[in-house]
Amino acid sequence: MAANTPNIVIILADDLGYGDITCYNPDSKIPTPNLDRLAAGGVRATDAHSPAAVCSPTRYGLLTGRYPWRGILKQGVVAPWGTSILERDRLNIPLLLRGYGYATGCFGKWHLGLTWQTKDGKAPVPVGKGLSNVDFTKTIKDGPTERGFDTWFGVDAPNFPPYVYIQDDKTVGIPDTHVEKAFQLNRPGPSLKNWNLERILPDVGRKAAQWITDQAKAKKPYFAYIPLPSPHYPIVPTKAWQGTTAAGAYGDFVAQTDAVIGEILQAIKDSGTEENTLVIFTSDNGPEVAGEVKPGVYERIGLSNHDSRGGLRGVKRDLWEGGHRVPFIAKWPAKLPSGTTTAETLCHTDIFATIAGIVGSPVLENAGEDSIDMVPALRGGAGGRRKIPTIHQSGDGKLAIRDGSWVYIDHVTGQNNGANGEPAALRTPDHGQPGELFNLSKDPREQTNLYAKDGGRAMRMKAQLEAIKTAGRSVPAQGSKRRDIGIGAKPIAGAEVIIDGSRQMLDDKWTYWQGPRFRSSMPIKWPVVTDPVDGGTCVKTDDPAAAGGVYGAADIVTKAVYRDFRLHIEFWIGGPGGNSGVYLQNRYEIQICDGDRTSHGLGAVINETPAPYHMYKGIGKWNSYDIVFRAARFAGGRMVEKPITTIYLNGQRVHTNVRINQVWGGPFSGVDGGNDDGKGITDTPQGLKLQCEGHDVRYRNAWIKPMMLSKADTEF
Ligand SMILES: [Ca+2]
Ligand SMILES: [Ca+2]
Repeated sequence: MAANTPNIVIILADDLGYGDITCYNPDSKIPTPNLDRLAAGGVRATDAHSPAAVCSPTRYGLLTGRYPWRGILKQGVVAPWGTSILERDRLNIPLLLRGYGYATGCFGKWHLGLTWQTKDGKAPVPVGKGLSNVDFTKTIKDGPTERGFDTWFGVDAPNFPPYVYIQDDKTVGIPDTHVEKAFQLNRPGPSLKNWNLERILPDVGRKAAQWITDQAKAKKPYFAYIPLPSPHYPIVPTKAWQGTTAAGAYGDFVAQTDAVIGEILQAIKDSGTEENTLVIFTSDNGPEVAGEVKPGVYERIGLSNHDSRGGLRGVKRDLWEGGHRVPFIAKWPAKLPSGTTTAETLCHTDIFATIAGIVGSPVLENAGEDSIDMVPALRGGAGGRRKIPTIHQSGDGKLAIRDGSWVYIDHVTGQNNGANGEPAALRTPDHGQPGELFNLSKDPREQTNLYAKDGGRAMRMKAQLEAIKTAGRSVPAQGSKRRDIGIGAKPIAGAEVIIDGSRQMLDDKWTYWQGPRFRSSMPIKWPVVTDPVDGGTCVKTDDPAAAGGVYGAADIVTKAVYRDFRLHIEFWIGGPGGNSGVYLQNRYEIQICDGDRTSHGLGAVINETPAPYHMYKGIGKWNSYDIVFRAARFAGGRMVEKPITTIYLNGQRVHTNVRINQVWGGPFSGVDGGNDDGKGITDTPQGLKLQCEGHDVRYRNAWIKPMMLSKADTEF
């Protein structure tokens, strides 16, 4: 059951308005030929929304499929030096795609928070004179590379310190110069000497394009998330772009943004992967109006007759449409129509379920709570309508609900920009009611507040909003349709049950692995104990010989031996640590170890992949592995193909056809222990081994089916 794994590229502009690009606004004063061409080759959505009208919450919603106000950040954005709002143990798009074998790269502005290590162990100094207490020689924690991305190049935010590039989890050079607050740099802080703001956009584009080129060569599906720093301020078009448009420096910067996007699209084309690559282009919120951008949206209308709002009401931070209705173009030559538009309501939170649907992943509990597959809408025709309301969020965390053509703003006004906001001349007379209600099909510019006239509808929509808030999700967890994977999975045809919680089966089908450190003695000492969650019985890794964590002293192994196989096994960890493990073919450990998130941690293909710890349910809960393993192949006594495996943890695919390069456990670990310092792989079928180190780890419902996989493919 091979997944459909197109390449996926998400390009997220920053503060680009609905009316900034020509294919959305024929009166735009900014040429955007590359985006117009993208739209001509794909689907252009006219009613797409960012989940919030500011940066950080939109990014959260896009990557998780969950409304940002359900998380820890209830309003505003992550402050300079602020910590991550993207939960470590939540499934997100890169983590999901990594499970399906994708290379994952992030290029550009993160702005979801990072953990900076400091010289004094205190929190980073956010403002003030002099340099911060951050130790830039140390790694940065909780960034993209700890949230599912293999690599990151970019900046936290171009207008926030530190003014320096970050590659993966380190700054590129030490920012050892202090800069003051200035126009376009609205926070003082450490900077690289001669930091050049103009370079950020082109450098990000170049790095993204190069990475795409490299991944295409490596023949791995790729996911590139490219949150561009532009046209957010600093408004810094390079010299070649200055004065090229009739919309001032802002227009020039948008035009350059279009050109950088063109370079990325060209790299996709040149790599030969265009046909089966889904490109999504959108913006994280409406156009900027605040003091750092001069002239702002409203001033530009007067100065250049360019309306970044595209005639909508409101700007960045506002709950009116201009705050969050954004350009949205999806192009995927292999699967989507070209040159069409859709008027269905879409939200960035829908990207999660869309991608999950494409690769065939279920949307499980605690993931994608506000996400529905948008492919039907993008394809057009019946069935594409968003069947659930969409929630909008303002800069200060106020909410609005959109249902069909109606929008109810649960706020005195849709306005969140204070003195910088809507000029008095544009204001409607009914400004200042307890809420605002508009019928967008008749009043797309939100000029007539129907709150007083249709209070019943307003109250019903408010109740609907409250219900969505309380429910914790706006779409039910779709769940897995597969009954052969995850907790409680029944043995498939041809599988043999090897742990049913009975003493007899333990004694019949298992024995001790008598390796170099074996200390126990038959019969097996592991006890059969009560299942602490569901009643019944299970098997506990508890043997006096292994007390204190003696490695290899009392591990058990199946009497039957296997080459290729499919395995289901459920495990429960009783306390912190709890080191055990499943050794595939008595060689390759898949850890069962609470607290270990490293590449030898829980669920990792040991030392070959990161740990998919986000899918682990934690202490005191049952977890499950479903694994297909294909043994190494030998010809004439020499290994010609390495072992590979595909693994699900708790019903979610976490590894696809991962190649195992060596036996990692060392000389005391398995059948090949004496070969090549413990690294060597031999052509000897072996049993399934379970590790015992004197911890309270329990097993139940394990079954295994021998297989014969002719091709090097373990997907299932
Ligand atoms: Ca933004
Ligand atoms: Ca272990």
